[in-house]
Amino acid sequence: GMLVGQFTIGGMTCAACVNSVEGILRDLPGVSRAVVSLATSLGEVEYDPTVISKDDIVNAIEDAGFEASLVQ
Ligand code: 9UX
Repeated sequence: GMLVGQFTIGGMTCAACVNSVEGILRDLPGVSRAVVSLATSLGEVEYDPTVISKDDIVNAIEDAGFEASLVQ
């Protein structure tokens, strides 16, 4: 089934950054839902662990020029 991962995302300084990160996450294979908050620097991602890993998600955020780490 689907899992939910929480990530801290650094380097977002405006609302367009949030839209950019959400778009990157939603375009990833295996990701069904992504919500990112500028105020808390947190992202919540629903994903299929048979398609994509938490580390893959972290790497995709970092490839876009932001810092990312797993909350748990
Ligand atoms: Mo806003 Mo973010 O002007 O990468 S889009 S700082």
